[in-house]
Amino acid sequence: TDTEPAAPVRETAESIATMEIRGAATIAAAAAEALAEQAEAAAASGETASDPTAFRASMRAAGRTLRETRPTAVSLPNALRYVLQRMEGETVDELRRSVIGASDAFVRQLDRAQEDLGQVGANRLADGDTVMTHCHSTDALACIEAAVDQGKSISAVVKETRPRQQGHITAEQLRDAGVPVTLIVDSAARRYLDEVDHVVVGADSIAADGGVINKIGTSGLAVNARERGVPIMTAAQTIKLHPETLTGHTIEIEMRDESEVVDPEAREEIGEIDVENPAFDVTPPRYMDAIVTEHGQFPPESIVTLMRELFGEGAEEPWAE
Ligand code: RUB
Repeated sequence: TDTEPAAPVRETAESIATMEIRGAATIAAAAAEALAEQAEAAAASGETASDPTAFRASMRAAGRTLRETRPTAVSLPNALRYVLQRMEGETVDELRRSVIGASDAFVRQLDRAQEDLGQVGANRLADGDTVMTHCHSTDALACIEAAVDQGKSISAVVKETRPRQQGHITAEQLRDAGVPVTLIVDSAARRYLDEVDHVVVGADSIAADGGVINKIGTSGLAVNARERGVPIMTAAQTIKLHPETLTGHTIEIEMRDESEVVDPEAREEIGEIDVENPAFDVTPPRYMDAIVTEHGQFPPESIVTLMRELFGEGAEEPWAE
């Protein structure tokens, strides 16, 4: 039908679901771009090209398809909300232009926010520091790279991040930035904390109470860092703030396939057991020293003020049928 999302939207959704496109900020940018592609496609052919109501319906359908890919990173619905709430006009051409304009503006803001928070995070790092990372976060990397750009000499201990080893991406990007990298298995983190001055992680979502939802293992790392006396910061632009938590909703933690944890052959050999694969966990605010955003750094407990200011009390779903 005409309201079925265009091919580029279906491809982007598939890439997000299979994690070819991953990481909260990257997912948000891809979703916003996919909406722009939907607007182009819908304005070019079929019923949607001449009927503003059908055009709007096709944009909402595209939003739903993108929304259903992965549940935890709030940057995805926040991106869809940003673009779809700015869709306006009487004619299909006006609607098309408003969507493309909003999509462009969103991606530009995303880039600028990352640059700005990088400066704030970099100020927390000192010349000669060793940082520890978990998973692969473009917001966290922005802080380390900005510190290097400030002329500070930084080295890194990079956790591999089982089961999908996003730490390899972090290791490669830090190496490219001229940062000496030591890659370790996740279980070695506490041992290496003695050599670390600062832990830097990203976020998929931040709850109104200041809880940080990030790659599984972040909460254990935070507790260990506190015990070792090593400061830990979350680098997160404000599209990671989860507006629905203002009204008491909880954030869904994605459960992924067991084949990421144990290959089917080994599984067969072990026999009847359960395997679980949660992709994210919640770090309670008391274990996080600072949330670093494009608006400056915040103690986790005070992030709710910023959340109210930026997202109000509600979280509309402009993609709903
Ligand atoms: C990625 C992850 C990242 C955050 C922040 O998980 O937990 O730390 O998404 O990344 P996954 P960024 O690999 O399962 O998507 O700072 O780039 O938004």
